[in-house]
Amino acid sequence: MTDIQALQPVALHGSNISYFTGKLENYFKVRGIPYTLHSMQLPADVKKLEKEIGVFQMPAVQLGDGRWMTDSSKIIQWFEAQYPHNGVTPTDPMQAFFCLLLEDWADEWWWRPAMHYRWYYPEGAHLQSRHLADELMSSMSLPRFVRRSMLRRRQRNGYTIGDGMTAANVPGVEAMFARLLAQLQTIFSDRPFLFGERPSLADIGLSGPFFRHFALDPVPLEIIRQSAPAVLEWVARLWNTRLEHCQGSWVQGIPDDLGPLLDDIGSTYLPYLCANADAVAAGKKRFDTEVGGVLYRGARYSRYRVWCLQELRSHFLALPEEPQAVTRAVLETHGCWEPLWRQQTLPILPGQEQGLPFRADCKMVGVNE
Ligand SMILES: N[C@@H](CCC(=O)N[C@@H](CS)C(=O)NCC(=O)O)C(=O)O
Repeated sequence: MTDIQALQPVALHGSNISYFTGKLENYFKVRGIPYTLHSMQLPADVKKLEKEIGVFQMPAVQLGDGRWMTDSSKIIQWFEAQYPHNGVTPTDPMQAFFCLLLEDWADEWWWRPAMHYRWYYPEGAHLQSRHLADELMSSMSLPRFVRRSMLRRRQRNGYTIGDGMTAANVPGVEAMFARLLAQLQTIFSDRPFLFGERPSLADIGLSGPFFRHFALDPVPLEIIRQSAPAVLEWVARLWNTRLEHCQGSWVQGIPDDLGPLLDDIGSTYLPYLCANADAVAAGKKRFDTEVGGVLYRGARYSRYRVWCLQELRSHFLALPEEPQAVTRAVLETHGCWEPLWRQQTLPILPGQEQGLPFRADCKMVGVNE
């Protein structure tokens, strides 16, 4: 076990309104790992990060010994291995697997709705383009209104209208968000965290879309306030919980109220991952797919998400025999098993993402591709 001091100072580079930076901040807070947050600066940090970690993305962590890290999921796994005592991973292997599944779904599936709410509505786009133009782009010798309009265009072309959002599917995507809120309202009215009285990796994963997006951007925040106040409480509770002082225990097994979340993973996220893998295999950079009754036209391909699907398979295969059988039964009940294994071989590049958390091969979504 590494002494927590040995890795200090931990510098977290990103933005204070970024999805994955916010996720990692929640992790560091909950684990009591001291860090300082540094706002990345454009364009200077693009080349620097490409050199240090292989791609430009946030967050990036620099350890006290000078090493750079990337990818919130792999960074968390690395810290958990360094500091296993009082961690965010449940001791029950089946629960640990479902934490990884929920984390991945929170990371990858809720990204598009989060981007939608921020950049589609003028209230969000106005507020956050100003914030990011000042936070990340102040060294650019361009008037602020130009920086803001560059940002809005980039984010919309990269992540909303450029990633499968159309006028026609806005109601479907927003209905999916409303369903998520109803499901979470039920859960957090019953207990403080997804797996009981202490925060797990699944809560940390879900803090990605919620902490710096849904519970911050004006339009989704108002929806949460009105329809799911227990979710707002959970966002603040997670931020204010320190595992070292947490006496709470895990629930037994997979609580029934997580079932609807797993049903949605089986009917939306995993089929989307399959469609993405098909597109990558076929060399298509854009693809159309209908999942959960919502049609996404011109979604961007993502090599990273092919690797995510492979990671989920690897986590399952790493389970000991008995929990593996129980886990499989739960996956089958919720329609997750078939799409998890639908493709026989996945179009992964040789050695893809094997350097994580110190080096990435692919960005999650290539906005410029
Ligand atoms: N898998 C990465 C994803 C990081 C990521 O995509 N972060 C976003 C911002 S929250 C980003 O930097 N995107 C790059 C871009 O927009 O060019 C992680 O978990 O850290």
